Amino acid sequence: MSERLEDIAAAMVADGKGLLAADESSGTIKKRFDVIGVESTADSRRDYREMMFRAREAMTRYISGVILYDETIRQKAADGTPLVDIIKATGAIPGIKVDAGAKPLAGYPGDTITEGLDGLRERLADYYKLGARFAKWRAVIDIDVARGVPSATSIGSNAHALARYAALCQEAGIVPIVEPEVLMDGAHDIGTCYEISKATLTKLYTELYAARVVLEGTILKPNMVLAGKKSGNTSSPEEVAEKTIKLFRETVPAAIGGIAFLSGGQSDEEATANLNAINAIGPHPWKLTFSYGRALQAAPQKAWGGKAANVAAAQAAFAHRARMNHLAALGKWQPELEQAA
Ligand code: 5MM
Repeated sequence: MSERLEDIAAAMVADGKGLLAADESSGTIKKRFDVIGVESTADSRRDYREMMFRAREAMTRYISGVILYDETIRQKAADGTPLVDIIKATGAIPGIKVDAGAKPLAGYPGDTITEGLDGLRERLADYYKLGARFAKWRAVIDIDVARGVPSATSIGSNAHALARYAALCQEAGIVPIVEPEVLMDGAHDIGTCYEISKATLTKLYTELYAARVVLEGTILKPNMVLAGKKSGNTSSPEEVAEKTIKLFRETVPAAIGGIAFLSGGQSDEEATANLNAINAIGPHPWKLTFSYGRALQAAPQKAWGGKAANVAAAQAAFAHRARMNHLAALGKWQPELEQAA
């Protein structure tokens, strides 16, 4: 495969393919395993992820790359094969989460700043040797209008950190996924999500330009424009699509390598229906696909339940969600396909 940043980015958003976000940190994967009654150990985490990476049809046909966590990129399958080699054998590209998580922003209660820049140059060189050709850094922007969250300081600091991270990635020959996630957890309406997302993306691209990041060699991992969960309103796919594309047309340069959405707590089907609606109103200046964690993994996690006997059923559940999102990335999904399955 070509090692040029723009070619790697293009492969990450190849027609009908998207990313599997399997980069849950130890605390997050434990929460997911608690739900299905599985103890989180190095072996159970390995068995679970190996199950997905060995779902050959899903991986070869629908998955362009996998975002890994530090533990996973170094881990070997039960038969001793490095997990990275299993991923590469399917044609998917291994990637790595390199941020150290969102921490409280001093002086700004309710805001966070994502850490992890110290020593990043050295860590990127190590991850490159381990096979990573793209990386991910997630900034977390919460919305709580009554408390003045997010502050301009939080948006600015996170955008600056994303830009410094992206420049270091490109220096190391690694495509940066820039993920400025405006959370959907609040009580805000869809218009507020749009405004905060606009402020965030505007600042992000100002910082990326200033840091001399080559936009063709980047992937944006954004939230969709949605009403907050606690608002009690569910936005229709048509409204989500219309507002999300309007936002991107106003803020996201056409030059970037592509867009791969996070699911952010939407249900599996909602995330698929919204992605489909977005692509159905194209053509757009960018490829728009998925980089889902929960919306790809909730079903296989439930089907697996930590039992080797359930591996085939879990792989089938994963393949189904991957195929539904593959169709949505092409604007060809229909709700009946869910019922048929
Ligand atoms: C898979 O979840 C990722 C890791 O989260 P933590 O660092 O909190 O453990 C997360 O960054 C993920 O890649 C994105 O947020 C997208 O995941 P969702 O579940 O929102 O699609």
